[in-house]
Amino acid sequence: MCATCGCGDTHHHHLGEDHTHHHGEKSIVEVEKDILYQNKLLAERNRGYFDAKNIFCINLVSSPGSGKTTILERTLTDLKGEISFSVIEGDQQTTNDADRIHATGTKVTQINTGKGCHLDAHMVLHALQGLKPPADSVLFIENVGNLVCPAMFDLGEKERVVIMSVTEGDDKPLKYPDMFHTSTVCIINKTDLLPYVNFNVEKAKEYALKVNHKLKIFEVSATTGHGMDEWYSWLRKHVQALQEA
Ligand SMILES: Nc1nc2c(ncn2[C@@H]2O[C@H](COP(=O)(O)OP(=O)(O)OP(=O)(O)O)[C@@H](O)[C@H]2O)c(=O)[nH]1
Ligand SMILES: [Mg+2]
Repeated sequence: MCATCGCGDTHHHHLGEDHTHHHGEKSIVEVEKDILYQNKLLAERNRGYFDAKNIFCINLVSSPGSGKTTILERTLTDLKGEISFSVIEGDQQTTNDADRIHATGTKVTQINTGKGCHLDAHMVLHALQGLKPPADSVLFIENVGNLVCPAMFDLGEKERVVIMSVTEGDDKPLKYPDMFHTSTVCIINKTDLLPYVNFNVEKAKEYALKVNHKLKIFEVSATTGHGMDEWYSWLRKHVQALQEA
């Protein structure tokens, strides 16, 4: 059992020590601090790897079904001629999303977390050893669909993109502030459904910026493609900046 978020015992084996043995000696807060400290060290190791190979790493986080994979499919298909991509897919079970990414012709590897409700830096380190993303490329990590626990786990990414869809309600940034606070970009997806749902885009943006005034916000529909060009421009600008650095 993981004391950090209670998401099961599937990931204690990669923390360097079996912290479950210490529950009798350490308080839950201490165990949680240890887990997050170990994760931070490994995240820095991942970051060093990305810096050395000039890899622009983006961690995609959202509640289940807001459109992470659909946004990825469209982005990879539209930009594959100009940017080199690879993808790490995180899910509790199945290779469904990895199969969808593979169908776009992109290099992809799947992490199944079992009962675990988030990816951690060690899982990503392990996936990188198999994936071997090329230098001067963009690496997307699709996190497990969950608006809570992934907020705590730095994976070594350069940018964290939180996706909210208009079917979820415009109050999500206020209810799940950690995810919006730790992200650098927010994509509001499924705008094609706005005529049918009770979602106020201006309020959603106001709430998101209240939690994190630095958030860069995009409004898109991954199915119609509306608004995707602004997201692509942002991506191109950052890839270019990295290559010129
Ligand atoms: N109408 C509409 N549907 C969308 C849009 N983007 C995604 N969907 C649909 O929403 C559902 C979930 O999309 P996914 O891309 O699988 O969502 P996800 O965030 O990757 O889901 P998990 O990996 O399970 O967390 C699918 O049925 C998509 O077709 C959109 O912009 N508009
Ligand atoms: Mg997905």
